[in-house]
Amino acid sequence: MIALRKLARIAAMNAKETFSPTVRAEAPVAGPEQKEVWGSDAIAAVLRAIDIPYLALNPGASYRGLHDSIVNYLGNTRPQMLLCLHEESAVAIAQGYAKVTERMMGAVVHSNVGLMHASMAIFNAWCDRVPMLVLGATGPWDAAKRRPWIDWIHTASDQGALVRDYTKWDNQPASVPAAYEAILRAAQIANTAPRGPTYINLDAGLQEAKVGALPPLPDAKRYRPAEPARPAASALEAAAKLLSGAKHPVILAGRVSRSEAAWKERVALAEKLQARVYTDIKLGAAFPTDHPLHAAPPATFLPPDAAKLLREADVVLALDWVDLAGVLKQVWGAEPVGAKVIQVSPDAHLHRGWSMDYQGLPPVDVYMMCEPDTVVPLLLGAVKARPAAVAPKPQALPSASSDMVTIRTLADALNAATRDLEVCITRLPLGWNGAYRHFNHPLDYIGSEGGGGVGAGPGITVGAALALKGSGRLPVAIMGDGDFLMGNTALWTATHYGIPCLILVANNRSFFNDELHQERVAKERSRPVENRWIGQRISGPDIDLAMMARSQGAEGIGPVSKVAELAPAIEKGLRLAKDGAVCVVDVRVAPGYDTNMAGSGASQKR
Ligand SMILES: Cc1ncc(C[n+]2csc(CCOP(=O)(O)OP(=O)(O)O)c2C)c(N)n1
Ligand SMILES: [Mg+2]
Repeated sequence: MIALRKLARIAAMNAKETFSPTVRAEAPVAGPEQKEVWGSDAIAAVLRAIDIPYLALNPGASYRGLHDSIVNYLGNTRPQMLLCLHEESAVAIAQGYAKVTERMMGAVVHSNVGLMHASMAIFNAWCDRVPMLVLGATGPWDAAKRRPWIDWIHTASDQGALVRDYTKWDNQPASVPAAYEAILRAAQIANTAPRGPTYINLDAGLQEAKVGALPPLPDAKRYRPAEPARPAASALEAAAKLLSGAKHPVILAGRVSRSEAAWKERVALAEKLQARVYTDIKLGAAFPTDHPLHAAPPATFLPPDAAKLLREADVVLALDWVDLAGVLKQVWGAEPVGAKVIQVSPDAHLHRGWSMDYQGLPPVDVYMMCEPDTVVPLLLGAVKARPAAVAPKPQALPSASSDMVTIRTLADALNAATRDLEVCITRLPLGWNGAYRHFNHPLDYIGSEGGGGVGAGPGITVGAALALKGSGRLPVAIMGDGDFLMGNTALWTATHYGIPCLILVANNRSFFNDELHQERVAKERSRPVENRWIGQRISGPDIDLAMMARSQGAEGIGPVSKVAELAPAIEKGLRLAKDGAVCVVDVRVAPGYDTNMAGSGASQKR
């Protein structure tokens, strides 16, 4: 059965390759036949050997050798370059691509300065546990070869230290064979669960050295990641026993794959156990949200009624839930956790000292350091069916007609316009309530940026759109204006390479999340809440977001500020994106959140 599943997974991966046709090419002219190669030619050849499809990049002299090799040695294909206007979007594009395909692509960033620009996005990719190969450069490391001034300011000792605390591994190889090994190892580590970005720093001197004939390329098949870890039989048995005997089992469906087969197995497990299931809006869709067993709309912080319901649980099965300790604390407070806890997560393999994205330490009764996709089918076979016990509960929000444009009216209009359309939601704004739209497929929604870094939305959307191009599933993002404004030049990469997508900007002309924080502080200190907007509002002048889109070759619609204009604008945007355009609709929404973005305390921040 396992072998069959593996075959199915490989078939699905191959299918994914075919559904991502090459984007618009920038084809180089052919040069003369050459017998000798340069260091960076060999490095480019190994990138092809490990099947890197794209390199999202912003150029720089530190890797001019590699740049030349991709263009003139490989002919700018496999990998193909995707020029980006900012390193943050280069990395975010690679993240979005991996979120959809679960495959690694590359991002190339120039010396210390490019890496500094990229660092926020690398942190997001780290927290989101997506595989990614970040390539960079320095030097020449040999000081005698440095050009005056510029090569000196762009050479740093231990450049990898800039991102070491939020990459899985980094290296600065000193020879071509060492670079082969470094790239193979970086790919293997990045693709081993828990997945994450790795960073290889390529000395300019090494790239630009003549190496004669191409050193023999390694057989990449022999350097693949290990098979997924399987649980110990005793742990599986203990978990199955707890679940089979539970009165109120609950499944927390967290970080799981985009596989449709694994989705069906999760549903089958929940149904066999009649377990209530919770999902998390920070993560990609993990369970059908309109299933009677789905307990509460996915949220950033567990809403109080969902927490109350969770307290009935006597056994909790946590499938790589991002913040298990936090949820248990929210439900049981200072009391000992009243349920038995089964933890299925390999995540602790990358927990280290600097970043606390590892979250609190949960109390656990059965611990399997495995991926949920491996454990769920085993549990499905091992648990006893429980009788139906959970009464189906209505999950739809009561309809809310409004004469104001809000995120809710935007959601309603989008839902109506996409009733017969396969869509992948690539981004949601902070004020989105998880009840606004149902998810019924692992690619209906790919989750958030991971690290809470505003500005990731446009790049992630373009990367997801790159992966979805030609699949028949349309990428649609709904994002805050702050998020859009920080990262919007990712649009140009989409228009330049012909990567269709639709972005609906929920434009409240504010960094509104922080207005709410100022209001909380003002109340705490008995100060005027009317001042919450100062230093937060993005108006006077209002920014013409549609024009920003048009200036980059995208379609720009809006501003849309009347309810009656909303449906036609969204329908037009969908039509344009279906016809291959990149389209932005500026929707002027009233400031306001329909969700609990504060967590449980006034001091919570985001
Ligand atoms: C890189 C970064 N800078 C600042 C913040 C703090 N921050 C959190 S939410 C937010 C506002 C985002 O604005 P927008 O996308 O328009 O969403 P809104 O809050 O208006 O709904 C800010 C500035 C952050 N999380 N990340
Ligand atoms: Mg805003």
